[in-house]
Formats: sequence, structure tokens, C-alpha cells
Amino acid sequence: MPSSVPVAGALADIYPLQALGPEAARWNKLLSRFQDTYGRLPAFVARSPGRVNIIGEHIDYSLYSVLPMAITSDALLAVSATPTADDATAFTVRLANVHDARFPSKEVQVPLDGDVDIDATQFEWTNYFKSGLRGALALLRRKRGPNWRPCHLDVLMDGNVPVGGGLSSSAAFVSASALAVLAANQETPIDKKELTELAIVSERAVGVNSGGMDQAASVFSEQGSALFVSFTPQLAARPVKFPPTRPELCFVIAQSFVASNKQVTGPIRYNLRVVEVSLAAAYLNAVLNPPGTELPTDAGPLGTSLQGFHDAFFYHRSGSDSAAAQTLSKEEELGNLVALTKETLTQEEGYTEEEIAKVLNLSVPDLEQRFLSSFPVRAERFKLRQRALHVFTEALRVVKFLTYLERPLHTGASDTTPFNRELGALMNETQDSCRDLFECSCPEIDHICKVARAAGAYGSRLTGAGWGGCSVHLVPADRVADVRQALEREYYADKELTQEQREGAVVVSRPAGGSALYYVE
Ligand code: NG1
Ligand code: MG
Repeated sequence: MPSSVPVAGALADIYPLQALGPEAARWNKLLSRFQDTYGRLPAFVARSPGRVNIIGEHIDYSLYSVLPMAITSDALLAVSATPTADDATAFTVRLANVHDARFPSKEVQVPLDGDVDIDATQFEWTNYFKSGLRGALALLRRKRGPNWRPCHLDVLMDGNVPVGGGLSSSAAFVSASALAVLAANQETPIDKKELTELAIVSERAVGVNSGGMDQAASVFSEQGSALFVSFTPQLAARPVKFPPTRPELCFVIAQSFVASNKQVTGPIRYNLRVVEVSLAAAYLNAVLNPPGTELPTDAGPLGTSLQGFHDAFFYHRSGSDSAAAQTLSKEEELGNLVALTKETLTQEEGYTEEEIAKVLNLSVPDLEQRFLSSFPVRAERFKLRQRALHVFTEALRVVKFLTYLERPLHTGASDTTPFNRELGALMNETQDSCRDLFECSCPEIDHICKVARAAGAYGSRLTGAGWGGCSVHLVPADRVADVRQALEREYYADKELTQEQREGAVVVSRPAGGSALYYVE
């Protein structure tokens, strides 16, 4: 797959646009609003999509592989750039949004030799742009040295990924922003891996200790394919096609309209889970690896990951007796880790800081400094057993899912129902594990999954961070209408929704393309 962000079409040649099909009206509005706001057409539009995760939930920040796909909803940023004057001490970014009633305009000043100011305690739409800007600036300054002068930017945004809906509007926006700043400063061609890594680190500036799945899906995806993303030994992504099945498979995305804002709930939900799995990795390492085995500390949001423990356990324990294990398959390795976790982390009720510190041979203040200081978290006990069991079993399900997809056995079969059901069963197991072990579902999502399965979905589960947001369903094409009707009847009917919400509540999604640049002039 090409390694740099594609540059698509010269929009000026066809403006007003007709070629973008149903999206043409939206793009035309973006360009004409830009002209009204800033007095000229933009130079280009940067686009990055949202994503739905098919399988591999809450394991990216433990550095296990995941299988998301980009959706057609996206963040569009129309941009024009002007050079800064020789005597300027700052550059300016004017930020406007097509949906200005909800997202008011703002002007940001950045000192030429200073940092972008982001207040992560405030939920402010421009923070996402600023975080992409900050990351892109750091990269450009590294590459171009201290005398380089960033351009002034005029930006108009239009995003149609639902905010707080589990389809990763944030990663779409941050990736598009970083892409826009790089392109405006002529840093082309833009390497996809560089852009993704930059967007991952940038998004952490908005207060979430996130993994890298969403940014990778947004940047790397190719139309018509899901994306297999791995994080070790380094970030890599490859497209995976679904084989032709009979009946044909569809991905149905259903909103719960339960919003879970990570900026607000991070300390007891998302960021806490990141801490719990990192503590579990350190704990398993201390108990199961020979004394002195150090986990790699440069990977994952907190530097200590279950994948790091996994590799140390099988491949490079100190005083190595691990060579024998190298004959195991990934599935066997993960199966062994599930069994070892059950034997080692026996406390269903969780572990206190004191209990963990003792095993890690650290003082409580040192434990807090190392694991609990990057973002605030609140917990009496850390559920290491359940969280580690979720991660290892989920990593195993991803391996199985990919193996099924790539096994050519069923191709040409007149009825692939058994194959379809196997994929669905893995998704259902993910949902059970998210609900019971990772505790990131919610009653509404559990209910939606039950309704969809009863109406014909092979597999139904939450997608994304959970605690609300979106669900994804693997449905045979001839049952999509049944699933939609059942959800309308048994979930949406008694909800107060706007017309727009009602129309967008259930959509059939096809795998869309990733980040791209569209030049206007
Ligand atoms: P969403 O659904 O975008 O909030 C989050 C993380 C992912 C991943 C999933 C759970 C961000 C930007 N993304 O997704 O990295 O950990 O949850 O699998 O925080
Ligand atoms: Mg997000």
C-alpha cells in the first residue's frame, strides 16, 4: 500500500463540484462558506475519516493488534496559508466551523518560538485542532531547525462524525488537523506512519491516554478493506478484504445516544483502564518473569504494556529459558497467558496500591509517580485480573478473526453461513468480555446487542471506548431491514431524538478510504 497520504484531484477544475456524488453539496458549501468567511477560496481541503472497530477492543494501548475500518463520515478542513512577515513574533490561526452555532469561531496566536496553549480541562472544539497543530509544529521544527517560520492559517471545518458517539470524531479531527498544518507548510509528500504517530501523541494532549487504533484507521484505511493494525515492533497497517460470502455480510452501526465524554469520565473509566492494564503487566512481570526482567519502557501510553510482558515472557526473559516457547503459535501463547493470569492474579475483588507496590518492590509514592501521575484516576482497587483476562482473550479473538478471514476454505461455497456465524460468535464474545471483564459496556448497549441478535445479526457488540456510544453488528444483507426495524421498535421508539439523530441512528457502513488532500488552486 502507498506509504504517503494521497493527493486527490484539483478541485478548482470542477468547482462547483459535481464529481463527489452525494457529498458534493457538503463540499460545495464548505468552499463557498470559506469564501464568505475569508474572502477567497481555500488552497486545499484535508480529509480524515472516523472509524468503526470490527474487533480488538481496548487492547491497542496494551499494544495488541486490532481490526478497525474507516467509515464515510469524516472531518474536512478547508485551509489557506499566508507566510508570516519578517518582523512577526507570532503566527495566527483563524478557526471557523460550518456548524458555528455549536462550535463558535476562535483565533489562536502562537509565538514563533513558543508552544501551542491547550487547556485540556475545558471541553473546547478547537482543542483538537490545537493538538494536531502542536504535534505538527514539533515535527516541522525538528526537521527545519529554529529559524523556520510557520505560516498564518485560515481554517474552516466541517465534521460529520457524531461527537462522543464512539466513531472517533476526535481522531478524525486531530489527524485532519495535523495533515492540514503539514500540507499548509509544504511538508509534502506526507508519510502516513509519521502522520499517524504524530496524531497519536497529539491526541494525548487533549487529556486522554489513548492507544493508536483510531488514528491509524483514519490515516491508513483504503476503500473497500478493513485495516489490520499492529503496534509492535513498530506501527504497521495492512488492508484486509472480507471474502465474498453468501449471504453477503454488512456492517450495521447503531448509536446508543448514551454519551460518554472521556474528558469528564477519564479518571474512572478510560484512563483508569489504561492504568489497570499497565499495572497488570508490571505485576505479572514481577511474579512470572525471573527477577531483573525489565519490560520495554518506551512503548504504550504508560511505558509498560501487556504485550511487552508477553514478549519478555516468551522471548527474552533474563537468564533465558524461553527458547522452547518459541515454537508456540500466537494462539497458544495467548492461551497460556490466560491460564497464567488466572493462577497469578487471583483476587476477584481487585488490588490496592499497597498490595501492588509490595509485589513490584516499589514504595507507594514511587508506584503513584510511575503509573498514576500522567492523568488523574480515581479507584480504591485495581481490577488487574479481569482487565488482563479481557486483553489476552481479546487479542486471541483478533488472531482468530483474522485467521478465519484469510483462510480461503469457504470461497466459492454456495452458503457460507457457518463461516459468517464464526465471525459473529467472536464479536459476541468480545461484547461479553467488554461487559463482564472490562466493564466498559452499559445497559443500553447490552440491550441493543440483544435486540439485534434476535433480529438476525450474527454478531453484535460495542465499538470504540464504550460506556455508551456506538455498536457494530455483523448482519446478513437480507436481514438488515429486520435488524433496523427491531432496533427502532425496541430501542429508539421511546427515546427523544431529533430528526437528524433518528435518521443517523442506524447506518450500514462500507469500508471507506483514509486521509487525503484535495487541492483547490
Ligand atoms: P473512541 O471510541 O474513539 O473513544 C478509544 C481510543 C482507542 C481505543 C478504543 C477502545 C481514543 C482517541 N481512542 O476510542 O485508542 O483504545 O477507545 O478500543 O481515545
Ligand atoms: Mg475519541
